[in-house]
Amino acid sequence: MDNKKVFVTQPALPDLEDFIPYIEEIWNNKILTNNGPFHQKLEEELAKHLNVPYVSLFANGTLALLTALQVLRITGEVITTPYSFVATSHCLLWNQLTPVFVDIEKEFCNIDAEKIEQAITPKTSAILPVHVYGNPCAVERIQEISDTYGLKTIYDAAHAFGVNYKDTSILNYGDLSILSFHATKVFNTIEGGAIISHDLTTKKRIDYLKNFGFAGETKVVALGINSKMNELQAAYGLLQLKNHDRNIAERKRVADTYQKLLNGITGIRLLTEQVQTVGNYAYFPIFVNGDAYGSTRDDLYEKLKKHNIYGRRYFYPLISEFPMYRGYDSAKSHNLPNATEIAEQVICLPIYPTLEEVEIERICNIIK
Ligand code: T4K
Repeated sequence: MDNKKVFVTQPALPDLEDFIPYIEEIWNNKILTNNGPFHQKLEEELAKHLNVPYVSLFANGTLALLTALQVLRITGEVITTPYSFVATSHCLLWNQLTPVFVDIEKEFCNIDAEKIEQAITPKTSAILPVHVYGNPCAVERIQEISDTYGLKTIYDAAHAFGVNYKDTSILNYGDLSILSFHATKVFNTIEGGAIISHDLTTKKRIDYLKNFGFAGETKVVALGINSKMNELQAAYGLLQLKNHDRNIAERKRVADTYQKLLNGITGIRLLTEQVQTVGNYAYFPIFVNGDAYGSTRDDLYEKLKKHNIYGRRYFYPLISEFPMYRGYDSAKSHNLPNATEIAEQVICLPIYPTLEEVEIERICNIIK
């Protein structure tokens, strides 16, 4: 009865026959990469769809973030969150930057904006917050701090594709935002990512940096890297975009059913909807308070696995607990009490467009 394996996510795939004309076009014109026609078209279509000024496509979200830090010439210390996928901080170390971890708030699991100021030193040059699970950070407060101290803000918006806050894209906040289009994300190009920028000069610099620093056939203006998206992925992205609204509606259906069935269970906390926000239902985290629930998060996690339900503990362990980070003063758990507690409680339940009601009910019954 329980045989069907249910994973935390499953990419929504377009119909195969719909993809064939795109492949034929690529085969015919023989442009496979390097800012080809599908690449240009996807940048345009995404800018329209997301309602942002400029999109620069990347091979993945990690390279987008790595490059974003170069674009703004970030130096010294960068204030960030320990409660994220490890790529967030890895990009700092790859840029020889020092991560300074600040605790999260417990309501939405984002960096606690009220704790940022006390982490600023003369070496701080930027803030790198994450819109965790697609829920917006305290963007106005973070902007105020950035303005006051002359810092740059780069949002890791890997989870926040299509999220709107106060009638505009959440990607319009901060100096730059990065997106991930990995297969596990709400919008995917198999692997992929993007930097969102707000003026043409910055967009040009991003595009030089992702193509070895070339600004013309023979001119190299920066220590660039190769992080371009290829034509097959860009074409696949254009096709995905056509199905995107339907996919989000299906994700909402799943989230609504979970909300209805899991509401009110002692010891299980769900996230509330953020005010003035249109979300994307990218993740469905629950937080298990072991004492109140009667068994630990890990017991529930293992029990679900025994029933072939493969949730994930995003984000456990905290980034600050990994060997390359735990030596930093800011990584000590007494500095990060909320993040430490939340990382011990979280399970992200399966959520994706084709998840059937019967499976959701099965998952909720196990939890109940
Ligand atoms: N910043 C943040 C905040 C991020 O969350 C991420 C990535 C990044 C930056 C970096 O962006 P990218 O460089 O990845 O573009 C996954 C993803 O690999 C990663 O992209 C994502 N965050 C992270 C939160 O989750 P894993 O190791 O948990 O993925 P994996 O392979 O275990 O997949 C989870 C489940 O999804 C599998 O059990 C089955 C299903 N699945 C997965 C893939 C890849 C499929 O059904 N089909 C697939 O093709 O990291």
